[in-house]
Amino acid sequence: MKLSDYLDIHPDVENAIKNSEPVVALESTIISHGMPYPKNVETALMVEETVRSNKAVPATIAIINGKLKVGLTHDEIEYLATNEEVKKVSRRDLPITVAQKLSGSTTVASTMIIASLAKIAIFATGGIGGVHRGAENTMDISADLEELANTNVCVICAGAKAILDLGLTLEYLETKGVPVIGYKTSELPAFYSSESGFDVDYKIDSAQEIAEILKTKWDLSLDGGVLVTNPIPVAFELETGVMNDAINQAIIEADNNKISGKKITPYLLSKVNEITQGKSLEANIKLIQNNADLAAKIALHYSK
Ligand code: PSU
Ligand code: MN
Repeated sequence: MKLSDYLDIHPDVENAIKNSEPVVALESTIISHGMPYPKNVETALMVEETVRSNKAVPATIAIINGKLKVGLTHDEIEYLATNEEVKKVSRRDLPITVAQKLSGSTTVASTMIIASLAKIAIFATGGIGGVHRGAENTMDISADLEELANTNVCVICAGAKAILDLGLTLEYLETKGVPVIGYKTSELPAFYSSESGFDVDYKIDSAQEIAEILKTKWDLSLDGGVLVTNPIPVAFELETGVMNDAINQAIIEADNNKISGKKITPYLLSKVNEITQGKSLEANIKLIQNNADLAAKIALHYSK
C-alpha cells in the first residue's frame, strides 16, 4: 500500500496544503485522555475556531478505523471524546493500531509523525511529555522528546507539563539539538504557571521571526523539531506553590496505586484537576487556546 492509502486528509486541509495556505495541526490525546467530557469536546472545537479566526485551517489528528486522519468532523471529535476503546497512541503503538484497523488518539509524538506525513509543519498542543520526576529510577522519558529530535515539525506549547522534571527535560532537548524558544519570555513556562525558574535558549518576540528560524533550520537540512514555549497568560495562571503541592500529592497517589507507563500522564492530570477543584483544567483550556492562536500566527508567516 502506498502512503496515500493510509492517510485520510479532510478536503479543507488538503486544499490549504495544496495552495500553501496556513495549516495548524492539533493533537487528540488531550481530547480522549487529557480532559473529562464534555470539556474535552468543547475545548477541541474552540481551539479549532481560534485557528480559523486567524485565517488558518485547523487539522486535528487522530487514527480512526486504521486511517491516519488529518482534520476531523464534529462527530469524529465526539467519538474520540466519549469512547473507552480509543487508545492513547504514541510512535510505538501506531503501526499496530493502523494494521488492526483500530482507533486511537495521537500524542505529541504521533501527531508530529502524521503532520509531517501530511506536510504540515506547525502544531499546537498544551504541554509536551518529557522526562518524568524520578526518571533516574524509572527511565520514564516521553517519546515526545525523541520525536522532537527527529521530525521536522514546530510544536507550540506552554512548556513541559509541570508534573515532569523540567531541568532534565531541557537537558535532553539540548543533547538532541532541539531549539527551545521562549515566546516573549526568557524563562521556560511551567504549563499551569508562566515561570519555572529555568531559562530557555532563546527569547523571540515575533511570530514572523519564529517562522524565519524554522525555514532556516530546515533549509540547512538540520532535521528535527523546534519547541516554541508560550507562557499561559498571567490572568489565568495558577500559583506555583499551590500547583506544586497538588502535583506532589498526585505523584504520591500514583506511586501508591502503582500507576506507570502510558497511564501516568492522564492519571496525574486528572488527579491534579481533582485536587485543585477544576482550576487546573480551566488553566489547561486557556493555555491551549493561547497556543493555538500563536501557532496560527506562525503558520501564517511560514506559509508566505
Ligand atoms: N498535554 C496536556 N494534556 C495531555 C497531554 C499533554 O495538556 O493529555 C498528552 C500529550 O498527548 C502528550 C502526552 O504527548 O500527554 C505525553 O504522554 P507520555 O508522557 O505518556 O508520553
Ligand atoms: Mn512515559
